[in-house]
Amino acid sequence: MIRILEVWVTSVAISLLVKGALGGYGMSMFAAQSSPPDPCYDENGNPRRCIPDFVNSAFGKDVRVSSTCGTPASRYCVVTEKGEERTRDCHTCDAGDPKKTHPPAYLTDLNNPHNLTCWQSENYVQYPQNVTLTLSLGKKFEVTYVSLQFCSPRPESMAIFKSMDYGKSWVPFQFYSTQCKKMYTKQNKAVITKQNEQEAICTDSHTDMHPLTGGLIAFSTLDGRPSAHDFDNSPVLQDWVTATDIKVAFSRLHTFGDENEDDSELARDSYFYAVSDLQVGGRCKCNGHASKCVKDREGNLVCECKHNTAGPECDRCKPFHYDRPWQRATAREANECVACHCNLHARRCRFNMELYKLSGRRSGGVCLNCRHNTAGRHCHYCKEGFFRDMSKAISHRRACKGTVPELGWASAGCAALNGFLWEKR
Ligand SMILES: [Ca+2]
Repeated sequence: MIRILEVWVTSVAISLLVKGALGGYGMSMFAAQSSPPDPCYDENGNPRRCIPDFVNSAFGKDVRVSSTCGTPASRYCVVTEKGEERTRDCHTCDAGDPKKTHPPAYLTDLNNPHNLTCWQSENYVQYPQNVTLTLSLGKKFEVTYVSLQFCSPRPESMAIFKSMDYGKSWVPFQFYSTQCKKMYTKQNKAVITKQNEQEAICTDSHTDMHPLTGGLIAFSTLDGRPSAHDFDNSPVLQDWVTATDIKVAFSRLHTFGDENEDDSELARDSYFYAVSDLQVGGRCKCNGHASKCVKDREGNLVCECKHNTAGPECDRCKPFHYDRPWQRATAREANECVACHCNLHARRCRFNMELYKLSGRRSGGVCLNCRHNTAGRHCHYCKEGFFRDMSKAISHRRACKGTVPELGWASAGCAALNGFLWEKR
């Protein structure tokens, strides 16, 4: 649903843009076609917030799975119900047979509703054992939803986790269970307030055993979180939706309670997890400073940073652009990084918070290693013993001279005094 909405919004936006180009600008449409406008700058060249496209970042990626059927080939049975009657149709899962295999790749392949491909676990991996699906997104993403479409009945209990450090540590995103307290020591459907917006909740919805196939679980990361409408100004939620990896843990299988009865083998062979589609909807995280992510020379996914920013998530200012602190772009303000003012005499600078505050939060850059005999915070005056050539702009590389100017009695006088003192020593 969210994805459909996003697509819809995008297509409306595109059609409006096309209309604008046709109606308002006429001929300029051809210019726009030859070099597509950079979304990170407006028509006057001023920086503005830009964000990568909304994507299913799981698509085509490898998922590491703790259990998959078919090695060796094994029987599994699909339960169908007709009124009160329950029947079991048995099949073979065989990793060596392309027609009978259910590999993890089927979680993130093209999802064709008319020809579903399902990953499937081994039979009866039951609590306290679990089955985990782990997906690396390759970089930080801002995740809008995580969804799973099931071929088997949905789990009785499952959890979704995220990592922000490439799988070193995990934090829960959401729990689903018919018994939240017992399974996850969480209250069922706890209320999210401004005080606990970064907390995973547990819900007993979407945990019913029915439908026996085709059930969906979709977790929307911002749903029900009070600051969602003011996301730009909520570092807590910006952090909450950020993930480099997603892990789904199936904790407990639903059963009809017949797994310990007479025909337990047949029953157990009909309890497994199977998923036709795992989606992670979101955007490559670039903090509003890039409109796309690209592969770098090492093959890593990185933001194509604009606004004088740098880093995998455009999360810092690029060298020599330290005149004010780095900030995320917002809808109202691009917060681009600004170059230090060094009058072309320095190639390096650093940021000074004290000076920045003193300037009324306008400028905090301090030039380092001023060249061409200049000195000062902006290399804006001549260093001691050198004299300003007023015929040249301060940015000129010969603006400061080491020899005494022929005209200018004050400088000459100073030089004479210097000479006098030198002789006296
Ligand atoms: Ca599939």
